[in-house]
Amino acid sequence: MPKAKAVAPSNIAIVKYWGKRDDRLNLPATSSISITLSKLKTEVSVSFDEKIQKDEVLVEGRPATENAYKRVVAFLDVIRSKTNLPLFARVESFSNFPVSSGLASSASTFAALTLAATKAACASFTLQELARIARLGSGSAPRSLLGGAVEAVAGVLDDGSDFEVRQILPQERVFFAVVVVVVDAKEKSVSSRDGMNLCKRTSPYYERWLEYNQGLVSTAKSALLNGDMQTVGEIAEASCFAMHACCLSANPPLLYFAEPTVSVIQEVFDMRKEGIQVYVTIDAGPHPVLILPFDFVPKAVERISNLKGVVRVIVERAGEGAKIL
Ligand code: 2P0
Repeated sequence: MPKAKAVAPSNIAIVKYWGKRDDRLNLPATSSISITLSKLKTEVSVSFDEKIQKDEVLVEGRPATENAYKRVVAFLDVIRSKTNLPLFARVESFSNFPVSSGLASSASTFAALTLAATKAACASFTLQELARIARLGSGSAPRSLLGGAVEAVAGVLDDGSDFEVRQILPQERVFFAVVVVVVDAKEKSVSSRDGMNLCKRTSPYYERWLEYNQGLVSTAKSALLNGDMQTVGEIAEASCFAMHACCLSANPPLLYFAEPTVSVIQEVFDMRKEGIQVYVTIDAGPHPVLILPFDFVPKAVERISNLKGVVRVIVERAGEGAKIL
């Protein structure tokens, strides 16, 4: 019974991925840049088993929801076709952060699943082949294969064969902290996938958003390489707020922020006016993420922890990429 286990970290995008140029291949419309985190992780074990008649998927020890199950089975079908393995699999995933809290888990899950499933199938792929496989599960997953600051290069070819992941900085050279602020809010009601589709179909700003976001990539890379905190922070906010502006301009409008999200944004702006160099980014959910020099972490954490609706503050830094256990 071929079996393997892998672990992958979550990542937070500084230049966001929000939009696909090909739905079937799950190809991103723009490149994106993220920081691989050190603490928030998902462990996935995969065993292909000739004795089972269908795939079995457990998340945190319980059967996956119908949507999650279908997504994992579709991904396993890719692995089976690429490795010529005609067996069903038992997949188990555990995250060390509350999946139900709305913190992104698809990146860490599909990065770990890619490594575990290909290993269990006894197949060996290059990093870029693994990145293209992981992308089929979740567009943000390839970035979690590498540590530090990572670019997912969208590429231009129709078949996606020039999609790549590249490390911009190894984890020890990432010069800022990442603070995940968990706020009191209901689970997100519109998935990233559906949200991206809605924006593409209905937002008058969608094309402009893509053009603007792609334009941020090279400046962000230079700023990361030059240790330029201000530019990294400003670009993170620019990409985040342009993405959310695109969401708000969709029909029906897509609002991912909750009340405490707005309080945290306001507090970040206030802190900056007082000389505390802190920036904020928010994914397709209510939880803000701060980006700031290590020296400012204690002060910023104290200020943010006191806000109404903030339930947990996780101080993070850049970490290593996914690996087989
Ligand atoms: C990002 N997000 O760059 C952006 C910012 C959410 C907001 O990547 O459809 O769950 O599975 O490819 O990977 C979330 O997108 O979407 C995401 P699919 P995924 O991190």
